[in-house]
Amino acid sequence: MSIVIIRQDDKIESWKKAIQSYDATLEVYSYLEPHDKEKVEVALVWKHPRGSLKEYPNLAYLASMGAGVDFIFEDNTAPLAIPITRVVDRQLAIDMSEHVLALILNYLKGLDTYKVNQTKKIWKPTPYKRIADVRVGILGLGVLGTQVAQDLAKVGFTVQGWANTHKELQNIKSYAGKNELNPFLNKSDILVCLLPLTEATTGILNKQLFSQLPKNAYLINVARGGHLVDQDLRDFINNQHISGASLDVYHEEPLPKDHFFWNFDEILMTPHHASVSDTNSVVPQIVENYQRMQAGLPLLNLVSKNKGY
Ligand code: NDP
Ligand code: OXD
Repeated sequence: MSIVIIRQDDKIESWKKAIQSYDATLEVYSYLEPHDKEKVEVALVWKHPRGSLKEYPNLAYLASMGAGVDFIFEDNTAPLAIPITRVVDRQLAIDMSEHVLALILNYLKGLDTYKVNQTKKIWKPTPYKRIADVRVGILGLGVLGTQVAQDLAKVGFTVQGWANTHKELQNIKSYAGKNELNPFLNKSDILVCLLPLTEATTGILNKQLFSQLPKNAYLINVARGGHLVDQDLRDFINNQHISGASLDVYHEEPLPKDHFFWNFDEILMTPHHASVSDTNSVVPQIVENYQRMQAGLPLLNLVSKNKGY
């Protein structure tokens, strides 16, 4: 009985070490090293190579090493009949919240513009915005969206959120479903996308949606590149309906060098690093689920196949 880690970045060895030092009895392999594939019961995956899961005939469940699972559903060779779990982690939510707060304050106070001015030796005070005057809308009030919404409300923003279902959250106005999307957008000076990427949300950040935002609205996309129609964002920044955007995620990652985002002054880019699964906080839940599976207990943090998140 063993676990395989399948991901294409340079983090496999550190995850393997972290799991084994947490529980030395576990047999954990990188998919790149020799191992008996018939013995593998669990695959821990993050953007695995398409088709790689077909090599494991006895998987009991699949675990995403992140909060998102879109890359699993996009692989039509993945064994979707077995349970799929994902990361639900307080540290991941806090990291996301800190990242979004930093982006919003940077925008309100124009800090990155001053940095550009500094490189050109330009002394140019520009008007700043105040927290108390700004309404933030969060698309997606799940684990991450709720943390971000609550933290922003605590520091004084007017906050509202949109989800599939209504939420009861103190100081956060809740909107749900297609019928309530436009009234929500109409009041969002800053729009933060924290939706999962599914069939229903692909391309949701498009010109119809942008046209419902107040003039000069600001966009923050920290969910997935597939939510955004890149050209629509360019058009809405160029026609000055949207004042700018912070993007952490892209259709293709790393973003190709010839993409127009690189040279777009109004777009602040970060390299899909808003919040990253931390071995210290995530390994215990991976091991707990493995033990639950062995004991025949229900797994934690299961993904709904119907909903796709
Ligand atoms: P959750 O599954 O906990 O929350 C998803 C939220 O989106 C829920 O509130 C859900 O509504 C809502 N939602 C889903 N589909 C729709 C829809 N069609 N219409 C309206 N609302 C919808 O996800 P997390 O908060 O854990 O994570 C969100 C995403 O953040 C991840 O899927 C991932 O893509 C991204 N992410 C990005 C990271 C980064 O570093 N940039 C790091 C981690 C995650 P309801 O509550 O009613 O079900
Ligand atoms: C995630 C991510 O989904 O890092 O966890 O994007």
